[in-house]
Amino acid sequence: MEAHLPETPYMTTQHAGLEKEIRYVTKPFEVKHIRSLFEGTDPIMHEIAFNLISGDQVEVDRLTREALARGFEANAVLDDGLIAGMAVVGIKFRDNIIFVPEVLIAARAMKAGMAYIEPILSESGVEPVGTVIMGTVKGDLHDIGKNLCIMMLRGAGFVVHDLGVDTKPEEFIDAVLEHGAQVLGMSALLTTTMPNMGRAIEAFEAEGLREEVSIMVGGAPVTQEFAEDMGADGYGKDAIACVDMARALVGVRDGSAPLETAAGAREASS
Ligand code: B12
Repeated sequence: MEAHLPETPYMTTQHAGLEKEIRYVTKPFEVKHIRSLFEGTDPIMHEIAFNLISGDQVEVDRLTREALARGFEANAVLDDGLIAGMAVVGIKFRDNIIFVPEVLIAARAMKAGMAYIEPILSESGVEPVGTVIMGTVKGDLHDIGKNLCIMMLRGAGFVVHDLGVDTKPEEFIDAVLEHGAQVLGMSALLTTTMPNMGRAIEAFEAEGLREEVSIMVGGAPVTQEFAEDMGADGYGKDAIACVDMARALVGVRDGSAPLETAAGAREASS
């Protein structure tokens, strides 16, 4: 028998399946956040999110194409459909409602949608703004967020070399030297692998190369404070902030970039 569903003070979607999924979210501040992701967005975004949560890559593929064909911006499909759905997956995973295989299936569905989003976000006729090396740090296999950052960076005119996941400090160093990159971006999704960002920065220092490259960091558990503590030059909370930060670090300042990098903050306070 269907459990009696609690009353919610928030706007609900018209999607019965998604509503059922959202009810797995029980912490009040998370309910508020998750509800805000779906509030006022088109039903096709709810459909995309629901199918991503369910791991139906065929439907996510079809719906992403349909949404784009109907004129929705690639960014909107990404944020309001795919990422919103992934936020629910993350909470269900943490709360042991689903496990690694289901998350992998959801990640595969996300990739199916991203296959259409990526070329649109990467499309750009502009001159390269700079060269960026991106990688997920040693011990960490999460790459969805890093890949989103990369596609946004490419879309903003950066040349990006992707080192993939589980990247050792010496691999970051080699890539920076080989490509003469101005910016290095490191991603970490696990609290246990976050310190490897600091270790990579130390490796640059040990080689006398720290001044050669600006280093930005990101990933769900990373904070501005952590970035400053480990000596990074910048932190970005999402792919948009990643692009803004990379632009600031290569000195492209168009008025929209947040110029307060950790390095700037350090200088200002010394
Ligand atoms: C998908 C996923 C997986 C997939 C990864 C698939 C893949 N190809 O990436 C799989 C199933 C493999 C997996 C495995 C594990 N996972 Co996992 N996973 C997730 C999940 C559900 C989603 C992550 C994600 O893709 N988010 C969506 C993207 C878009 O967001 P994002 O990564 O944060 O990226 C954005 C920003 O952070 C920022 N950003 C990211 N990188 C960078 C870099 C720079 C330079 C900048 C500026 C910005 C930036 O921009 C991005 C775009 O907006 C999260 C929960 C969650 N919601 O975060 C757990 C989560 C990260 N996983 C977790 C855990 C524990 C694990 C495992 C240890 C589980 C296990 N017992 O085996 C393993 C670890 C494997 C390993 N060694 O890495 C925990 C981590 C807990 C912690 N505090 O450390 C989380 C938080 C789940 C939870 N709630 O408990 N996982």
